[in-house]
Amino acid sequence: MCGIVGILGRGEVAARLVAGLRRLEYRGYDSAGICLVGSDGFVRRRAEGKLANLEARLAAEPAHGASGIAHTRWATHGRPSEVNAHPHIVGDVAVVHNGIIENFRPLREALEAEGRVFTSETDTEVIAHLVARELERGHPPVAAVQAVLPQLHGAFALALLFRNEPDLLIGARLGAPLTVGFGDGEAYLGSDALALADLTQEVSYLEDGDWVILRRGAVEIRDRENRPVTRPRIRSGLSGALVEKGNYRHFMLKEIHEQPLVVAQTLQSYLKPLDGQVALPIPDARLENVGRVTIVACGTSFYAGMVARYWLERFARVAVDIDVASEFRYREPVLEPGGLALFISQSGETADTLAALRHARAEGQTIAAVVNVPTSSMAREADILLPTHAGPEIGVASTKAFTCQLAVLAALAANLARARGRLSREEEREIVTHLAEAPAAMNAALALDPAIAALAPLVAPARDVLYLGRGPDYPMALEGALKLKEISYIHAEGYAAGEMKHGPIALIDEAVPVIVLAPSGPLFEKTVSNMQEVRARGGKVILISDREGLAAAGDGCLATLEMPRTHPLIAPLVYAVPVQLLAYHVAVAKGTDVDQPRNLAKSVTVE
Ligand code: HGA
Repeated sequence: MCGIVGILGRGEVAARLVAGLRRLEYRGYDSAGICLVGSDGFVRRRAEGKLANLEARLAAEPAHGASGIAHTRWATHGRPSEVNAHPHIVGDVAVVHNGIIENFRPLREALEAEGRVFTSETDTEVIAHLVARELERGHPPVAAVQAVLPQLHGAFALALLFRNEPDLLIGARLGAPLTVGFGDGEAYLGSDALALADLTQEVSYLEDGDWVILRRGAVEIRDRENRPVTRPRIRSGLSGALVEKGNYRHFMLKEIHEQPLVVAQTLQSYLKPLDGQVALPIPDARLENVGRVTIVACGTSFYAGMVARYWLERFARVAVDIDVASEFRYREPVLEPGGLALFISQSGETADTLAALRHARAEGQTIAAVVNVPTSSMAREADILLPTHAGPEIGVASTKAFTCQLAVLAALAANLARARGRLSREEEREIVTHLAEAPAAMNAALALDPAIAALAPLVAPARDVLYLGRGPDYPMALEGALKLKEISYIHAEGYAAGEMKHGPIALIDEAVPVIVLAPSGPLFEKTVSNMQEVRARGGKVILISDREGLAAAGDGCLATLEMPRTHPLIAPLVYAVPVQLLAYHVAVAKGTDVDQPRNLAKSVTVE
């Protein structure tokens, strides 16, 4: 989601602020701005659209100052425009904000009743007015912020700069991440450690309710009760190079190709291949009485959860319930004591999923989190942390984080099965062997890139596309459709293949490509029957299967893609590759912005 950078520097900071925003660009945004405080007070530059527009503005009208805040905005309140772009300045304070101030309307009405004039449509501007009012009442900046924070409901990460105090930067977080960075005579704020990667490796992660007073020589963190607290100072170990594309044209392509490596890295911490055992960081005793697993996630992570449901039911014979976080939280789910609630999120900050996690905790569930950011809120709040080791994922459309989630979830299913006495040593060994084969099979799928690119011209002109699959390939069909929607803007739907005849088959005509995911295995024949029903109605089928599958059913298809033969257990990991690459090549053919598709944000930190 939108990004925040703040620097108290020892020289000009405008260029470094913009460089920090670049490292946050991947989160998605629609406008950007910076505000510096220099000898003449505040200097602000804002621009709608990409950072290049802000840079052009800065080139035409340079901004000078050694202290500043910067922001990339993903609009929630008020359209993307220059006046709504942050920072918002009122009187002697400038504010950037990530999140939503839920009570902004009554606050704004009260402020307007006092004669205060608003210049934007944002919720954020109320914060600037509230702090400015305290300053006008004669309170110093720290006291002013302290008085305002309790008035704000909702979620926020904030950075505030003061016209008359160039050695002061104040940050605060509640429900949205914020990181403090320590430099040599400098101090920083950033939405995450990656934003600060080229400035410093020394960081502290603020906890919910914390706020921080930064000066060049000292950093003071306080908790929500205003007590001074220390948060561990750690080395982030991140380098700005992690946010570079290398020789790849897009981050998404780079991340698709990284998958065999990062899936192997992830599996390494969950498998003991030589012993033929899964080894999650949970004693079996903690899992043996789990009677129900409730999975909650959003978007692509939700589809990883749907795949996991098949594995959990099949191997562990445990009841599984799954829902998208935004629905789960508000449908009054019945959660029985002793249940395991499993939350899946790349960032670990997804607002809907985090709210659902807190709800499940309040209902007495054991909380497990599969996240890619081990310092995230979900990681900290979980009883059982199951990190993926995908490394920073920059492309907005998730790829490597997804397959790493699948790897962790497969290991979890096997572990739960063993703990519940449902898996013999031999069966466990077999699962471990197949999982360990996944990276090589994914590599073989990546080698099909030219053949997948050749399919793109068949899909790119379509207005609608259908994806079909059965069993674990059904969520993969949903994921295939989501990927197409996200980056190529083609309307695509995924269906359980058997569900076609109950309605969607009415959509079939020659202009709607139907992509069928059908690895050979127990459900192959049933999927192929559904495919034939489509073909009998003039549908144009692209069949993705292995040699055996294509020999049995490939004739008469518009096109086929021959995949490596895989064990059904790892098929979702391997079939993720063509699903992702096809969306990628279609997007490139259509000329869309692959890494930052319109309207999307990377980690969705607003509900
Ligand atoms: N609500 C604010 C900030 C939006 C945000 O956090 N985006 O990620 C606005 O609409 O400006």
